Amino acid sequence: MPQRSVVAVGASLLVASLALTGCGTRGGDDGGDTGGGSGDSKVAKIGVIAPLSGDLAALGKGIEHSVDLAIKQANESNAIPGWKLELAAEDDQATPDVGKNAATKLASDKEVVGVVGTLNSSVAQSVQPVLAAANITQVSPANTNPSLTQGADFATAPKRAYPTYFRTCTTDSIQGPFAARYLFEKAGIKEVATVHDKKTYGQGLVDAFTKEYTKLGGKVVSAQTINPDDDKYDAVISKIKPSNPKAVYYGGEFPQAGPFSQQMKAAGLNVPLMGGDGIFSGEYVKLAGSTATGDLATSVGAPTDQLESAKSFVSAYDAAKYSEPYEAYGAYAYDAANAIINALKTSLKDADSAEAARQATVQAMSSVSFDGVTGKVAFDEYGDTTSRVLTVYQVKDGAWAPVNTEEFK
Ligand code: ABU
Repeated sequence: MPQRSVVAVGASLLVASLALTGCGTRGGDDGGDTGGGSGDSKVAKIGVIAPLSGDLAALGKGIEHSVDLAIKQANESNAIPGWKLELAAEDDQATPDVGKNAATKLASDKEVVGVVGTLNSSVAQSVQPVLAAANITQVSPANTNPSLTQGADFATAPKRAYPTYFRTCTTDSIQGPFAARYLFEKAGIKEVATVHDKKTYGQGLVDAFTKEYTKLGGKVVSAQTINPDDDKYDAVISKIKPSNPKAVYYGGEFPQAGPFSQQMKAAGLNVPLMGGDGIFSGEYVKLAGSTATGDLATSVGAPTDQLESAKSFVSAYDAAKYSEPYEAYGAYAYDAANAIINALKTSLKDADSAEAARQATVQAMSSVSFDGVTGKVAFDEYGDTTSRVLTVYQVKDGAWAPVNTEEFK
């Protein structure tokens, strides 16, 4: 047998043997549609854990597509030579137990090195320990409850909760007071009712809002809760109405807040409903209907479609023709994925496998610092974003319109 053939046969056997041992090396064209990749390359996966079905799917799909876009672009530019990135998306159904199972599944996949998610703070509480035990970096674009980074005593004795957890959005320790200052100082509303859905995010946001609002001299004339499984709120609205609030501050998400707004107006409580980023969705406006005009929401960062730094993201997202819009957290998910990709440039460089690079990826995250589409992307000692910019939006002509963007001081 000529020498060249011996080499060729040997190479074929080596490839077959590597495939059989599942070493994570694949040809450049067999990894689905996540783009790019040239020649043989090892595979590292970035997971997504978000609600991809159900009431909150509008937000979750925007997160999934934005991570997909970041991965495709990284592959196309060969951002990590020798490696191909793949997306591994899991539906958490906005439910803690389902999220925990999704995290367990991703942690058992040796090719997973990082995860973008979750959307819900309550789901994050069950996902964090699973990913932490496997040394998998988690970056949330949407969780705003402060305890996730700074622990249960975040207000008095902050302590990093998990070394593996980071977020690109700001927290409700900032969002609540930001809303309180807007309502009291800029809108001149001195008496409100509060309502929350008893979930980690909703309750925490109302607590943070109330603390600042009352400190400013505002009065909470009624404090109520709803059950997130309900869709009729007449009993709660009847309790609020006699207290004559000038606005209702709502802690929770749009699937309940939209109908709540519609029902309170129908019951004659014609005051604005204000909520946090959990109601900042086009779906809120659809659910709340025509009487939503004047309702308010805060959300993290500046409006994506007005940011010079986000123009390339918006046009690439549009060009990719995803079936759902990027929504409230798309740009933050894109920055979260790119934060992980930046860390992988260091951790995968000399790694034999994705699994072997997990710990190094966590370590590399603390040095991540780049100009993202939402602004500077970097993390403090708790894993929180260093950005403190928020925006107040108001429903005008059937859509959310920005009215005030500021850095919180
Ligand atoms: N940040 C709003 C919705 C998600 C959450 O934190 O639960």
